[in-house]
Amino acid sequence: MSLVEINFDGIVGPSHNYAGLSLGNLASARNAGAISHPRAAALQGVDKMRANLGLGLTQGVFLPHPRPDRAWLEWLGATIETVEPYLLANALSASAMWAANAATVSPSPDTVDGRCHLSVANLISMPHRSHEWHCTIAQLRIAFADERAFAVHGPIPAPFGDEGAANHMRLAPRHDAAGLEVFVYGARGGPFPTRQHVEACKAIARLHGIHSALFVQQSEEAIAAGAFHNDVVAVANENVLFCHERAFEHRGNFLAALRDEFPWVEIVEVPADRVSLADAIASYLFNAQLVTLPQGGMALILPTEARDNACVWGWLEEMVAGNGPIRRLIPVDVRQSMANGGGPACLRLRVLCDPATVDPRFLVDEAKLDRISEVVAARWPEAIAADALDDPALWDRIEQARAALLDALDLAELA
Ligand code: SUG
Repeated sequence: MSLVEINFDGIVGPSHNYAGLSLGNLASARNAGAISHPRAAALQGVDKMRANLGLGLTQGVFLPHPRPDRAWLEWLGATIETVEPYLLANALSASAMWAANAATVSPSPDTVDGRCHLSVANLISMPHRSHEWHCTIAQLRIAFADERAFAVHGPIPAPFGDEGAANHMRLAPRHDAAGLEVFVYGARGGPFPTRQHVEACKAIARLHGIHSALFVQQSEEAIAAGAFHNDVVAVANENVLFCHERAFEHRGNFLAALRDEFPWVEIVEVPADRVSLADAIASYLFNAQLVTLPQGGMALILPTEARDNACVWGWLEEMVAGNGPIRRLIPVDVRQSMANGGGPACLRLRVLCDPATVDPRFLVDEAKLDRISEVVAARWPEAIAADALDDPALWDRIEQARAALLDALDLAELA
């Protein structure tokens, strides 16, 4: 069985809008009330996937969730027609696009039973994300139904917040070797909530039966500066940890533990006197897909915002010119998602597995991406004004757009 890293991207849903729902996410707050462009957003996501296929990477997708989430409103004793605007916005969010928050994944080399374990994230810290897990787990149970290869777990119970792979880094000498799983949790976040709780991290490590795990506190300073998830200030791939100097509360202890116990780990740390936390968070240079290219060497697939920041780009160019493991910088335009605090890495969930064990309806090639683009171009709203979320014609349009995509991908069972 050959293990391959598959990036499953969340297709940006037709209800993509800027409602300013995420406290502690500076982009979400800054763009609250702006006009969104769902069609352009979804096409930017498809272009990113196309570019990754072009690099020789294996690509999958997750589907947008039913929005407005009428079942959730019903559970709250409300109806879409009468609910308060605040709850309506929460029921309409397209936030499931950020697949890095869908689940935590422990691939088979790391687990006691030799299966790949996935725990759906409960996302309970933010109301608009707290109702994602129902549709996420439905998709995980179809995509990863082969129980010889996968175990899909339900959400960690409240009150322990879990935001999935965005706070989880896997380090391994090679993808297919046994790895170290680093769980990053928040304990204090200055004025902002901590969304990943240590109790959830430990529960997942137990449930997945992980051989080797570390639990590391995210720095209060980073959360307070707007790094609401660890993947805003750090990313790992195979033996490389790429992180900001201020990412971890007890930096010295963590890096010393890596150097002493896992000497194969290569740490690429960006000093705060070269790139401030504020610049790192504004440019999202760490919210990059750090990938191993099929021809060897690693590339950083990062948002164009990182290229637009002279200080950040200067440091990155120096890094790739040096002798380090990261050899290429590949900027991608995901501006519609970025404006809600979601960069290239937020949009994808990595699953290391044998592609033959995955339901092929969730895997994409060029032709399938063409099909997705056609549906998006024909059906996705061109623009949504934040004060127009109460328009019943918009709800219909969003629901029909999603139904057309499910049909096109032969996944009507998710309706
Ligand atoms: O959870 N934004 C998302 C962004 C998630 C980014 N994911 C990772 N870092 N992996 C969030 O804060 C904004 C929605 C709004 O304001 O309308 C939002 O949910």
